[in-house]
Amino acid sequence: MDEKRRIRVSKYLSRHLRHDPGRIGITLGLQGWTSVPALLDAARRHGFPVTPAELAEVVATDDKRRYALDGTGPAQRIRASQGHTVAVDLGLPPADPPAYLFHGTTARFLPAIRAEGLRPMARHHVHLSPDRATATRVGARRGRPVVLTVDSGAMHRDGHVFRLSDNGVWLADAVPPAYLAGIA
Ligand code: HQG
Repeated sequence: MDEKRRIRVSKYLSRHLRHDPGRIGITLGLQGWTSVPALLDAARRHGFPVTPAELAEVVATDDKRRYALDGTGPAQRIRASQGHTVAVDLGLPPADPPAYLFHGTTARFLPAIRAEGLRPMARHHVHLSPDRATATRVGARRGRPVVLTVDSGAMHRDGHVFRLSDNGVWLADAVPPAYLAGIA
């Protein structure tokens, strides 16, 4: 499969597994899982046929491991590991974060972030990266990247809950401005 096709299939999966399953008539079940045969059938009926081999390749080679498969054959299921805007409880247990986490954003959001901290915006959680390099890439999607340091150790001690997605993204409900450095 060439890179262009791989990206098209990945974006199609992201759209329907994170944001708009109803568009192709699928539903996300418990913790966001949905049937692979039902998904492929729905995609075909909506004019975007994907073979089982293509799906497996996209999941296995995705640069951010965005999707997870569970089981085999007709009972196989798939979900997006994070990034949903539709209501879904991923069932991730609380986890102890490292002392510092990082958030990549861009300068035009800084006044609002300074005033109200990080908010999930359209998603369910604020997404935090374990290293600066990853946060820089996240921020660069929107312009010149600015990386904020989150005092996740202090937040955790103060009772804020952190979760770790299957693909290594740290999730928090919000980050109050007091725990942010780098926005002076
Ligand atoms: C900003 C991608 C104003 C926030 C990435 C961000 C990530 C505020 C934007 C994942 C704000 C939300 C998530 C506030 C936060 N006022 N702006 N109070 N608080 N923001 O896309 O973290 O390719 O929902 O800084 O790699 O950029 O989709 O979040 O710029 O892992 O798999 O509001 O999405 O992964 O944008 O990205 P997003 P994000 P995928």
